[in-house]
Amino acid sequence: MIAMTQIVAMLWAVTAVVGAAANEPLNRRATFPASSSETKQVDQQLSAILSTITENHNQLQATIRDIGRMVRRTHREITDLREDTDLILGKMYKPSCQDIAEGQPDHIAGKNQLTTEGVYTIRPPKFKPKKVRCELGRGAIGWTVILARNDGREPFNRTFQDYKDGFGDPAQDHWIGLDMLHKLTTWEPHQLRAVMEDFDGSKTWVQYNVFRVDGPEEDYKLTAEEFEADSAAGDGLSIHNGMKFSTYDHDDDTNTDGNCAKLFGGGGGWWYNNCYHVLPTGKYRNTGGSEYGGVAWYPWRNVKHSLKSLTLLIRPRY
Ligand SMILES: [Ca+2]
Repeated sequence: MIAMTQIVAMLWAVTAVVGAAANEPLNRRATFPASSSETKQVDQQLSAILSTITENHNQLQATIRDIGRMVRRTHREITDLREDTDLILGKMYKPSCQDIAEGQPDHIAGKNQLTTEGVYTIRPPKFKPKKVRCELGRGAIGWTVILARNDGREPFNRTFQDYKDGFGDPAQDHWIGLDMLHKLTTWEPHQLRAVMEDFDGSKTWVQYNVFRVDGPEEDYKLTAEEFEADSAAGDGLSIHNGMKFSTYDHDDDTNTDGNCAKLFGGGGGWWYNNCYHVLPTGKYRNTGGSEYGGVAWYPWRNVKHSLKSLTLLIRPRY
């Protein structure tokens, strides 16, 4: 704000100086020289005007430089202010859906069977705030939805960068992003649950009590262990345990002949092995079908059978 006031003051000064220089020659031109002494006088006056103009020009250039410097400084100040605001707002955000669940009133946090679902902004430590979908349930349990598939509107055949950053609307089909997953699951030990539905209306779920995603230096390697014995469906994720994350433009799978995302995956990024048993990021199909590359969870359904919906959720492990 101070810089802006200074800029306005300088512009006024420049206008005044230029205005003075412009008025002077007009007044002098009113008389015509009659003698050599008068010519000499006019010469002197002209050279005085020229010198004034040159001086004004130099002043103007100096002022433009000053304004440029102030604009750059103001830009820096705004950037700093924005970072400070993010920092202050960040302190207001809870670091996870679990923390949001614990802060909920009793009718949500423990005395009701119902689970409420909503989009909240969370901010894990040393990470930027991000909108995520939380499922807040009985007993102050807060799950963070990391992937949702319900229809084909959001394309999942995306680049490695997209999978790093996350994509889609958290209220609709989306992927939370590998960087966020890494932050959440390395800050606190997490577990993973997959909830799915087939086109015939049957539903099931499976759970892994250890779920971690390593950082970019490890190509976001997956750890999915301790399959929950009470799970309603079978373990299909274990062949993906220890795999790095691959996309159609980033081949880190164990298939030496090609890229799984291109060969069978329908373009979706995943922790491909050679190639997959489960594929939550597969191509969305409106019927079960019998083609590779769909939204699959083997052994609940055939690996070529595409599911109607699939949600992956995580929460801190206790
Ligand atoms: Ca390969």
